[in-house]
Amino acid sequence: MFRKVLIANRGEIAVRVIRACRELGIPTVAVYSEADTGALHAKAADERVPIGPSPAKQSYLDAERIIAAAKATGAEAIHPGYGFLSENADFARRCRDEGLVFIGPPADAIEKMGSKALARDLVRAAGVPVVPGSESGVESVEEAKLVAAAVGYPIFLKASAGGGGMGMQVVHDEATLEKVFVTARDRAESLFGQNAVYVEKGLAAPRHVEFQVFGDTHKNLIHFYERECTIQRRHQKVIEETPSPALTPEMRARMGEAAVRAARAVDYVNAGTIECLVDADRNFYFIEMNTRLQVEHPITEMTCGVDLVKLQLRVAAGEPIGIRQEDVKPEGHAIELRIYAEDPDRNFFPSPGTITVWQPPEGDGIRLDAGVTEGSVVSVHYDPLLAKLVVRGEDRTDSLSRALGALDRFRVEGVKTNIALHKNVLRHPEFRAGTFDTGFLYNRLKS
Ligand code: MV4
Repeated sequence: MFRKVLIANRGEIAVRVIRACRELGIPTVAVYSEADTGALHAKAADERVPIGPSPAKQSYLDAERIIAAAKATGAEAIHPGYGFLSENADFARRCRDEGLVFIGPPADAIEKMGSKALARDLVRAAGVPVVPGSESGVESVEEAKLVAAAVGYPIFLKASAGGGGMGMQVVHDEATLEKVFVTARDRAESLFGQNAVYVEKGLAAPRHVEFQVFGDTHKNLIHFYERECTIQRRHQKVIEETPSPALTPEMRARMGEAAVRAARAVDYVNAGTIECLVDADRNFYFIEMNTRLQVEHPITEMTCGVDLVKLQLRVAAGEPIGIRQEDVKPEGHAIELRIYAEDPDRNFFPSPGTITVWQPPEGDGIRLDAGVTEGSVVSVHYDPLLAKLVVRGEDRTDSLSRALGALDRFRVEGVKTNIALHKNVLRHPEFRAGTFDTGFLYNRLKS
């Protein structure tokens, strides 16, 4: 196992990775920016290294500073968390070239799945259903029109270098395609430095269901079942749960097999997520793969009884997964409520400030993955995720009632939060029935 690990991240996920290292007896190094002087993650590690100014570009996204910090402290491996450098193939390669282990997938797998148009081609060739649309990208408006005519409007134009809703635009008819095609390309260029776009048929009111996959360097590749992530705002997930109320056992089995095939198409190693859309007729389609540990990984841990971060560390050190597919038997139900510093009266815009009161709930089946505590400063520079309230119950009804109780006991002062929104969702009849779709937060819940 590694003699020392550097965590190239901040907030709750840095704290989470530090905990896994501690449980494995691995000393840790945190990195922190100027805004994070005194931050919880920096205190939690055995050592800490300042890596520059508050803007992420000059600190958490600065590969050279992070590699220098690893070398200076004698770390053998780097855990990138999520976001920042976690899906940067060049960074993964730089680590390897410097003799450091990148705790994540091979750079080639990151690169292939990072091109969303190429990823579609590769998984389709592996026998996985993808949303009807273009083969590879579309180079011209004429080509886009031909594809759109074949699959039918509405269509989505998506940036190949995008993902997670970034650089995606809906087009309702051929007349608007001309204009939107040009802006979609320009936007892709300015956001990602490359203008490649592809076409997908627009699915009506789909659900987002993703599968946790895991590979090792011994050619084992398994899945840890699904997470239902349909409750989103501005393409940011707000609530995730497992199992998904939308899947039948037969669909779940087919989707799990497809997820493993998709990951094998790029010889995937370590933790990854296969994202699918499920339409009203319960057809499922691959949309993209996230080549990292996800924010919502804890609900899978709660039901599958696995520590995914420890498994990441072990697999990165060359150990086999050591779990057979048939031995993965999820039990019960788990839900994650993302607690953001957001102001519900200002359209959920970030609410920075100092946390003056932090009294999270405790109890049976309750887990809190937090990046803050009393006295923490919530900066404008980073994602305003404060913590993840993760609740496990015997079944969905049990988890939802435990979660509502936990929310009632959660006291936060100094910053505004979305706790009240969570209560409204959890009490909503459509959410309780499990029949919600992507329009839920946008259309049905005015809070
Ligand atoms: C779509 C779609 C409909 N058709 N793709 C992809 C990333 C996610 N954040 C939004 N995405 C969507 N892709 C096709 N071909 C609708 C969405 C979508 C969505 C998907 C899942 C959960 C919430 C959503 C909210 C808006 C749009």
